Amino acid sequence: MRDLISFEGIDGAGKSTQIQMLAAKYRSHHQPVVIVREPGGTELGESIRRLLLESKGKMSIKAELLLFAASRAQLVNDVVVPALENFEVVIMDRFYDSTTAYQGYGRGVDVDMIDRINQFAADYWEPSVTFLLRLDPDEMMARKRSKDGKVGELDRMEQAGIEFFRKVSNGYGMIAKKHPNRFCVLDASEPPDEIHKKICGELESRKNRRPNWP
Ligand code: Z5A
Repeated sequence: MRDLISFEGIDGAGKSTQIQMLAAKYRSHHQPVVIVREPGGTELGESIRRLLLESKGKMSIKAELLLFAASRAQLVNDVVVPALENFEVVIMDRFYDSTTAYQGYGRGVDVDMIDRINQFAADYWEPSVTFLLRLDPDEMMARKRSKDGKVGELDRMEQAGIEFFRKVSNGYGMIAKKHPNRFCVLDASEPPDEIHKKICGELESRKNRRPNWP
């Protein structure tokens, strides 16, 4: 079986937690699974990730957007498409909806133009389902706080501030409304096991509905 599943949401929403649980479930049924993260997932992509998250120098919004797209183009070419062609399940920890949410709704870049860049970078592949884990940005900050109540060191994107994350979160809501068939919106404040059950139920109900992939 091949499938392309993406997880989206603001930082700390629980994407990695759910992805690990889902991958374990597939593997327990002997289904090969590939997990990839954006930005990253290839040698070039991981170098771009360091630039995007760790760079201390100035970065223009256009440069930021195109670096995310460049990482994605390499990942789709080197990992995603070969895995799908090999009938594996690919689970993506973020895909192009992140660019629409963060650089589009968050930073204010024209969303229609981002759509075109996204399609080009992703070679027109789209997930069969996108799980959006919705978390209140204030709750996100609470999850980031360490046990002593302080937020640890923030990367370049995380330094954008709570107002930015509110815009990103609202943006995700708008993207999900625009693509109601692809998106499954979940409450990220529920316990991880409950969320996992809902994800499995959703995948079961969609198993005969795959996009018309090449
Ligand atoms: N970005 C962008 O701007 N444009 C793009 O096109 C792309 C990305 C692709 C990548 O960050 C950054 O790049 C990100 C978006 C931007 N930036 N910001 N800001 P990343 O890859 O380093 O990290 P992330 O994806 O944003 O988040 P994360 O830290 O990996 O979080 P997560 O995977 O969603 O959550 P988690 O690690 O599973 O859980 C976080 C904590 O919450 C952890 O302690 C868990 O134990 C806990 N948790 C998990 N689930 C629950 C529930 N259900 N209840 C309570 N606590 C929970």
